Amino acid sequence: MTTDSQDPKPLSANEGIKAASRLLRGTIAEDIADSSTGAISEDNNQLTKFHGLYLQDDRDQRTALKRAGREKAFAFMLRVRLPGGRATPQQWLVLDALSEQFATPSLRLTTRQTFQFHGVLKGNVKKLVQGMHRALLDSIAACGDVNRNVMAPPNPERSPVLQQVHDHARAWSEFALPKTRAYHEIWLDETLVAGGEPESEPLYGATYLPRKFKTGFAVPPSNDVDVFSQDVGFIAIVEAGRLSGYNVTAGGGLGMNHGNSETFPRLADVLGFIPPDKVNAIGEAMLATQRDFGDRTNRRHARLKYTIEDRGVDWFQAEVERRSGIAFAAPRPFHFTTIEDPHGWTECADGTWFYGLHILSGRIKDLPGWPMKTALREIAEIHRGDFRLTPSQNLSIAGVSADQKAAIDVILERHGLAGENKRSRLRLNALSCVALPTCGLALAESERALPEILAKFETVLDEAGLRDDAISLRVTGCPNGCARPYLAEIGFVGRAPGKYALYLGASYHGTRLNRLFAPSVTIDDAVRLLTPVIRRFAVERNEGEGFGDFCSRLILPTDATTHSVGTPGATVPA
Ligand code: SRM
Ligand code: SF4
Repeated sequence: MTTDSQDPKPLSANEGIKAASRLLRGTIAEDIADSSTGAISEDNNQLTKFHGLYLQDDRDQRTALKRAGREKAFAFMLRVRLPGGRATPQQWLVLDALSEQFATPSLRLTTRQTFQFHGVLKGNVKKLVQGMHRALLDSIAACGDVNRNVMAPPNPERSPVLQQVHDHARAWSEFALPKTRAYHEIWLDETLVAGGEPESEPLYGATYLPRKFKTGFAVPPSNDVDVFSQDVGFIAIVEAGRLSGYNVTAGGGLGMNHGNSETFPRLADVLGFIPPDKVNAIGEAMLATQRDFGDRTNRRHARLKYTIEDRGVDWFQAEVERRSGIAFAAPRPFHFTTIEDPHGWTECADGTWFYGLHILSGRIKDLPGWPMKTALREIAEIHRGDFRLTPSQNLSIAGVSADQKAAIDVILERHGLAGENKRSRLRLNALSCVALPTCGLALAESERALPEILAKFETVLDEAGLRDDAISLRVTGCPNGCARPYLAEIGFVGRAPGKYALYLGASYHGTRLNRLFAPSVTIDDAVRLLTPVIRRFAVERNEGEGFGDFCSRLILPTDATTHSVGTPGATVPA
């Protein structure tokens, strides 16, 4: 479990922090108990990420506090671990109440199907974690250099195959959890194991992975999890109505820096096919290969995509086969036709129903005329099924019996939310990351800019008669790519306050990255630039051609700067 012995460069600072941490304990407990500051030390801040916690500060308050000579408005973001995005109504009510008591009174659904709390003061973190624990929820490995929240299609009961895939995703999530008891000791007051000696970490070792590691399971024809953006992906192969296995993908990832061509978004390669009972064995071999060969000297070059890019996909595949003793078969045909969440009522194979509810940017709070939080609380109080969080920051109210549908409709109607799913297809498909004021890395607004961006483009689309056309638009406040903007037909990537790099030309189904169209534009510039393109698209597009395909064919110069080396032919046509 070493980095490449040929590499003379020093290990990154995080490697030292992890190694000295006694399996993620550090001095977090002491730091949390220190009430003289709202912050914790930088080293402990790196370690709390493995416990699902990020130290942040309210950036809206920074200047005023600095002027007043006061400490920044520190608070934590806490991310729940929720494989496949599933929560019971009881858990929903607990999370709702905890957000009112210990956080900003909002819940945020993320692009990886989980909840985030923001604004949790240091003195409240333990109470929040303990409240979650009582509802059988935790935030272990929600962040940090480990296998993150595992994504899977949110509505398993739509078919027995979806259920099986969901079970595999949950099993892989459990398998790849860190084994340290640090979380239980620090946040849940579990007493130390005998002698206080840290236990071992058989899968990860004492320094865990070089960087975050993400897994997603997709069931064609839906690519809702954006499987090619994941470090590791499993694409279900369904033959004669049965799950025959998975095509395995590796080396996806989106984060980059503006102007640094050594960092880039990359689509995953398809390695080959495996039977369904080999998911954990192959997953373990892929994770262990990255653990041992990933770059521990440079965190901007430490994701699996760079290991594969540097050493080659054939090398990676051979190493995974050697470690697992499993040979990949040739990939089987598959075909993606959508990324969109179903909206409204859908009947499932098991006779229950789910209601797909659009939630802009996944933000659940009460606003005048838009009391989403109250409505969902009322639904949770009567709901006998469960809630599913989708990869597009939306919600599915699932497992609803036919006789309960009307009661849910009545609640949404009473709060004026029945029309949420009737918005433009642009809005229903849109994603944005959190960005300001909580994200310390944001260069521009994202979630708070999305309503303006959508309203301006909706006017143009309405005029062009395209209100009901599915176009994917995604916004992030910086190039890290948290709302997967490089897979959007229209991608806004924050550069500076009010300025965005504009990307065009991804395929709607998440199988081709977009390309840089304009390096630094305002929202109004973007609307001006794209209005003629949208008008042309309305009249000149080919039968069935998506907006991204149209831009790729006609608008982007053939030599347009491509910032990626995504694998052409990453899909195997059916
Ligand atoms: Fe992310 C860092 C929010 C999905 C790539 N991401 C962050 C941090 C924690 C900022 C930080 O490091 O200080 C953001 C916290 C903002 C806040 O105030 O809440 C943040 N990322 C998010 C979420 C909440 C966006 C959202 O609005 O939903 C998503 C939470 C997912 C989850 O539940 O686990 C989120 N982040 C993603 C995705 C999309 C995905 O995974 O499907 C990506 C791109 C895919 C990828 O990883 O390549 C993503 N986030 C990053 C990166 C760049 C990583 C890289 O390899 O370059 C960072 C920065 C970093 O790690 O240094 C980052
Ligand atoms: Fe923050 Fe950048 Fe991620 Fe947006 S994309 S949440 S600004 S790190």
